[in-house]
Amino acid sequence: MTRLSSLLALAAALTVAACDQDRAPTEVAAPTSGVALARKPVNTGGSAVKALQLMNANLATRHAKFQIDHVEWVTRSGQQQVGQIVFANDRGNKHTGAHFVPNDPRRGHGNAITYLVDQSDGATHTGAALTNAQTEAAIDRAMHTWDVAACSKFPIIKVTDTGADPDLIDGILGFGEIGTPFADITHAGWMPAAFFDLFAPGGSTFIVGITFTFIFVDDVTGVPTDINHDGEEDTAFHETYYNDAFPYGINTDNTSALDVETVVLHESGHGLDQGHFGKIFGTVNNGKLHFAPLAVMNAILSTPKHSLLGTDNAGHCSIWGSWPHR
Ligand SMILES: [Ca+2]
Ligand SMILES: [Ca+2]
Ligand SMILES: [Ca+2]
Ligand SMILES: [Zn+2]
Repeated sequence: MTRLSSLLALAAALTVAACDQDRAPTEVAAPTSGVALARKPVNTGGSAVKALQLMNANLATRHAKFQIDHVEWVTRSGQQQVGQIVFANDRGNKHTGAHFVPNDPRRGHGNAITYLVDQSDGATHTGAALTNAQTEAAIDRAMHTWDVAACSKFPIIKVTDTGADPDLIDGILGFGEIGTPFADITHAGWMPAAFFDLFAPGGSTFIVGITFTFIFVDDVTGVPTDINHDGEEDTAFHETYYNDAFPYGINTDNTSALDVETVVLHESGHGLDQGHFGKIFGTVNNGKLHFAPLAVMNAILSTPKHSLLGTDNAGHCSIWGSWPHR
């Protein structure tokens, strides 16, 4: 395709994606059996729905008190793909959203929100490699930005990585061990390309970061809970993974090398229960994508962003405004 025609194709795809955002996938049958084997990559056929259902079947077999509700990913600019949200279950298009519950005894962190950086997977390996110390510092800066945001009247506290395996999706999908989450938000590390190909055909070529939202379920019925009766499913925790197939840098312009802090700031928005925001469209005469409004939570990464923009703050306040104060 020429640049112009590919741009138009992208614009068309974006229109469809916007319309489809709340439409639950129906083409994949409900999970029937099977436990994904650890340490051997599962076969999802490049379907995020299949991946989510495989993982939830595994969790159910293990009598976990949580399931994956949905996954969100963000894409790199210029890859002709827009970030998506994919739900694990078709609930008749009635997705109510998910939010942490203050003082939820199942979380055990009171009204604080905690995060952990998995230091064992924090180094990058494509282009000029980054150390865990470099990426962890960028993660800490991004978390601080959310911590001091308007309406962040609750503490966002870092939990130290003790070395115990803090993440489980990698293990269920066969890329590591099935660990235990210790924080509300786990920055689970940089994963190889094959991990991202499990969620979309060629996913590793355009997915930069991916965040999974787990919700608590009744351990007998498996039905999602809403213990605080706010009409939203109760978030259990989030796991975020970053694509090691791309080159990263610190304070880059986000073109050849992706700026870690920009990517993390976006993914941490999902960690704080926020979704994607904004329309994305191409302009034919200059061949560039435009975002309206421009936001950290746009579904495609564009310019570097180390601070929140208007709709990011508004979305954050709509989610956290009624949370108990510090
Ligand atoms: Ca793990
Ligand atoms: Ca990890
Ligand atoms: Ca709730
Ligand atoms: Zn996203």
